[in-house]
Amino acid sequence: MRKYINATIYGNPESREILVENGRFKAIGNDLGNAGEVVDLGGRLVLPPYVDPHLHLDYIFSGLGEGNANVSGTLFEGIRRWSENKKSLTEEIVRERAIKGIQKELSHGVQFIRTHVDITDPNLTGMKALIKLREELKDIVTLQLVAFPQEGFFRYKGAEQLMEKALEMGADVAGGIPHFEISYEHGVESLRRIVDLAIKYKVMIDIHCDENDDPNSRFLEVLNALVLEKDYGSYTTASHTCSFGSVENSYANKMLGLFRESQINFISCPTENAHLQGRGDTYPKRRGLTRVKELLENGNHVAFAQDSIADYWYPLGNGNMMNILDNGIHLAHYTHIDEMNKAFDLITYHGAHIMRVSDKYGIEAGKPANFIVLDAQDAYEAIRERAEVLASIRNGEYLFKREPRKNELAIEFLQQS
Ligand code: 17E
Ligand code: FE2
Repeated sequence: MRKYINATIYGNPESREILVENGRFKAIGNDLGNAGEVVDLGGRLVLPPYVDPHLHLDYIFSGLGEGNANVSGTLFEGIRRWSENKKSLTEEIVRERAIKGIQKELSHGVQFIRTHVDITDPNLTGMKALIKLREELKDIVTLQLVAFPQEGFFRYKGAEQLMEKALEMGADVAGGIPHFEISYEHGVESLRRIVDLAIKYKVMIDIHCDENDDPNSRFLEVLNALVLEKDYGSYTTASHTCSFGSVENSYANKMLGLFRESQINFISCPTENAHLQGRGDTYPKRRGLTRVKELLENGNHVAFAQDSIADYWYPLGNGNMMNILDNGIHLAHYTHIDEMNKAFDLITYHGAHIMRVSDKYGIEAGKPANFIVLDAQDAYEAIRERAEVLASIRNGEYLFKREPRKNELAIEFLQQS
């Protein structure tokens, strides 16, 4: 039995102690009695692990190397370059890339990852490699795999059959990319079929949806209508939805009412889309962000995600969700103190809700003892200081533990904290 004392638990200000036994939380509260081992957290902030609900583990580091840069900085050039590169893909390459990416994410306190996996590949190389890793690594990270038709459900010949095969192999989520199909009608029909496939295989849905600046790109409206009718909204996520940041207020307000009815979820990738979007603008230049604040106020779950680590779409990224949160709250104007006090929801609880792992997620008695410790005394300080993750604990065991950074300034006067 191990007891953590002097903890500041996110969302539970009354409790200061956490008791862990046999890999689970035994009790959360105060004066919890004796334990074999006592860890004094010194008032530091304790959160459930970070969740990165939108990543492309099969693409990681593909964009490194001479001649590989995406010159226009657009989505379309990224897809074209990937399409050429992926012809030489092997299971070993995907495995290596994914492991590197997972290591990076884990080292920043992530324990839950939803990754899209390109299935527009006759051999389903990425899916095969990642299904193996999902099982091998399940004790240290929860991986969810999206069968994602990167080159189009109709635009890539045979994608429909490949998607079905990937779902039969055990993909957790059905993906799509309607704004990349050859016409609006093809995009709509792709959504119809993907929703039907998801229902047939009893999996969730996560669509790359309107990842552009075009206010007339209305696949979000179509996706929402389809899942509203089938009562499948809470199993469904619209990722990116950048164009929803460009539509008229009157249209947005109408749609918000419909999103409230469907309870559809949203994922925004603030660094990725700040980079990719607005490329056709002169000035003012758009930020590529969906209406994060309004969707949250509307009662929909919104999570932030990394999306890329040094691939053809985005040259940066290191799995540090604090960086994503910092960028996201700036771009979304989610910076009132009351908003920042709950902003960690966007990289913890909301992602867990979207991945539908909430029954095993959170700092509550009986749940697996998964949590992280930040080098800050409360949520606001953690965000302002972009606090480091000092420890990540999974099933009661440390994935890592590090010492708090010391003030190393040489001048004595500056050595006060
Ligand atoms: N593929 C896509 O369609 N959009 C993205 N942002 C990435 C891959 C990273
Ligand atoms: Fe993506």
